[in-house]
Parts: sequence; structure tokens; C-alpha cells
Amino acid sequence: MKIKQIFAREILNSKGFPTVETTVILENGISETSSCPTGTSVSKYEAVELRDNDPQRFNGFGVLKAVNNVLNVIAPKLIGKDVENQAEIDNTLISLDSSSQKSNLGANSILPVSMAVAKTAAKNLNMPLFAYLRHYTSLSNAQFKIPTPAFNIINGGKHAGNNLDFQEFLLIPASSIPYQDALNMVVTIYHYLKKSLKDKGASTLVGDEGGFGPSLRTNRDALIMLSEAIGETGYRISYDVFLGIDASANNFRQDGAYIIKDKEGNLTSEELITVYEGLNEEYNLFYLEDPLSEDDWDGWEKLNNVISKNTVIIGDDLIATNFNRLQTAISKNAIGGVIIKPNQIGTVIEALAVVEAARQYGLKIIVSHRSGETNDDFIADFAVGVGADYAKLGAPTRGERVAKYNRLLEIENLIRGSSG
Ligand code: 2PG
Ligand code: MG
Repeated sequence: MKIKQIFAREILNSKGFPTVETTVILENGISETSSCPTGTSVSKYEAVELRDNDPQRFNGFGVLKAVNNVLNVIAPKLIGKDVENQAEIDNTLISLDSSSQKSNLGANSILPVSMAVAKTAAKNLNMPLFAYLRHYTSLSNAQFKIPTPAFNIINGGKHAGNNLDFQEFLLIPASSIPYQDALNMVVTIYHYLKKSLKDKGASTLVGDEGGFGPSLRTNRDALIMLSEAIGETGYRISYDVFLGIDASANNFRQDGAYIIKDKEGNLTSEELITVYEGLNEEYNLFYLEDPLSEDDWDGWEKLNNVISKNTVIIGDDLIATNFNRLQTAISKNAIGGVIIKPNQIGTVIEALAVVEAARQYGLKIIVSHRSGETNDDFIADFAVGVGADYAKLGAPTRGERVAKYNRLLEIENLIRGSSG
């Protein structure tokens, strides 16, 4: 079915910043809408967003230029194209922009079109989006499963106004636990944690992704609080549920050194690795994302070699959902898993290519939201469709986060229904 019209508008995201929403309409009247997420801790290797820089509107963060790019540059080239031809459409978007980081049109004009095209195509075929996206992978059509959710329960770094250096302290349920039960477990722990923060006089205000943002003495204290909360619920740590960290280490690297409150002074990569090894011995970290900064390749190689085989070292800012950077990481044996964020690269087709390369090399695939989100639940379907091992979607609170977790509940039901 051919595309008849594409609309775009400026809307707000969960952090009160403008973003671009697009609607694709087919000749038969079927339409779907999608909107662009935005990162707060962004890699310098990501596709970039176009902002208006007009101080008269939204402190310069307006996106009317990107909206106009959809309406005046992108739409005329896509109208009349078959909506099911995602590859041709995304390649048209890539060549219309023609820059290496989507800086001409802006990834925030390109991605919401690419996502809305996929959503509209699925709707036109009367298929759930996750099942439609499966066609663009090397996986079999039938075997859908809900990725293990990775919940961000305590927020720090750039995601909260507190004093923690590490950006995310995560709870990861055992993969054998069905999704509904995993959600129940983590929500139970979340509320125990809230109570114990309150009892200790710590703040229960939440950060960008709905996790608590208390100020604590060290980053290790956040792991202590999480472990205690798990203990109080009766769930077993490192059996029912595992601990993880997204350090987002770019944010505490200064002049070639790392600075965190767990250890005095400026740390070298080796010294920081020793800190992680210590934390791992105590808390059996299952998941360690961006433990080192995005240019510290030697540090990544070293850590991935020395850390216990039970810990997955995950590249987010390091890879930036970029095929070439993934190849470099693979050749250096720097990671065991990779974060996939479609807006880091700018089109659905390019994100799918990175997923396939990661799968081919046996890396864990973690599909992730951004800290600035809307209620668009595209990423939940994307995670199931591409057969991700994990889906990182924030805390199980706040509308823009639960939109995704609730969509996974819906998909879980659909999958059960289809498998009898
Ligand atoms: C991350 C993400 C999402 P941001 O670092 O993994 O949690 O944060 O969107 O701010 O880059
Ligand atoms: Mg990250």
C-alpha cells in the first residue's frame, strides 16, 4: 500500500523538551504515529538531533526545523512509495541526509518517520508491530519471547539531581521467570526500597527514568540498599534477581582520569577496574554497562578480560548503535553485550543491521529506551521483534516508562494466545 501523506508536529517529551512526532497516512486511510526519544547522557558518536537554537522558543530547544524537514524534504520523496519497503524508505532517508551522523536533516526528523512507516505497514497488514519487525531479522517467525526486563531502580549521574556518580542501578530478574511474575517481583522490591529509603531519612524523589534519586555516601551504598530491599521481600539475590550498573562513565571522566566517591583521588582505568572487581565480588554484578568512557578502548579490553565470566560487559555510548564501532569492539573483544537504541543511529533498518551483527558474534542484545521518552511504545515491540535478550525501559513507574512495560504485558498475552 502506498504512502499518501506524512505529517509532523512538535510535541513534548517526558523531560519537558520538544521532540518530533510524525504520522504516516496510506492511500487506504490507515495511519500510525511515532515520536522520537532523546538521550541525556549522549555519546559523541550518536546520530544528532536538530534543535532550532531560537532562544525565543523553548530556551532554544524547539524542533521546528526538524518538523519542517519532515514536511518539506522527507515527505515529498516518500509519498507514493510502498510502505512495506522499509529498506528502500530508510535508504532514501539516509541519502537525503547524506551526513555521517544525520546532522543535515537531524535524526529527530528521520527516525520518527522510519518508525511510523514500520508501524503503519504492520497495521495495514493487520499484524502486531513485533511480528512485522521479525521479518527483518534472521530469526524464525514463530518463536517470540519477552526479553528479560532490566529495571533502573536507583538513578544517579545526569539522570538525577543527587550525588551518585553511576547513572543507573538496575534489577534484572532471572531470565527463567515469566515476564508478568518478573514485573510483580521488581515492583514489590521497588516499594520496599521506597519504604526503607524513607525510614533512613533518604529522599524518595525520582529521577528521569522513575528510579529513586537519593544522595548516598558512595555508589556502593546504592547496591547495599538494593540488596537489603530484595532481602526484605524474601526474594533471593543472585538467584531470583540480579544486580546491574550502567555507570555511564563518560560522565565521571575528567582530564583522562575517573573520579568517583567510592575511592579518593583521580583513578586510572586500572584502578577503576579494581573498584568494579571489588563490587563484583561483593554483589555479583550480572550486568555492567559503560563501565569505562567511550574512547578508553584499552580499559574496555582489559575489563572484559579480567572480569568474571558471569558478568556481561555492555557497550552503550561505546558503540552508539553504530555498525563500525561494533566491529571494532568485536575485533578487540571489548564487550559481551551491546545496547541498541534506534535513535543513536537514526533509522530502523540501520538499527536492525547492528542487531544482526551482534547476534552473529554471540553478543547479548539489550534494546533500550532513552531518558527522554514519550508514550510511544515502539521500542517494546522492537525488542520482542528482534529477539533481544534484554529490554531496558527504566523503572516500573512514570507514564512514559510503564507505556512500554504495559505493552510487553499485552505482547505476552498475544504470544501465549498464538502459541495456544
Ligand atoms: C543510557 C540511557 C537510557 P540516556 O545511558 O543507557 O537509560 O540514558 O538516554 O540519557 O542516554
Ligand atoms: Mg547507558
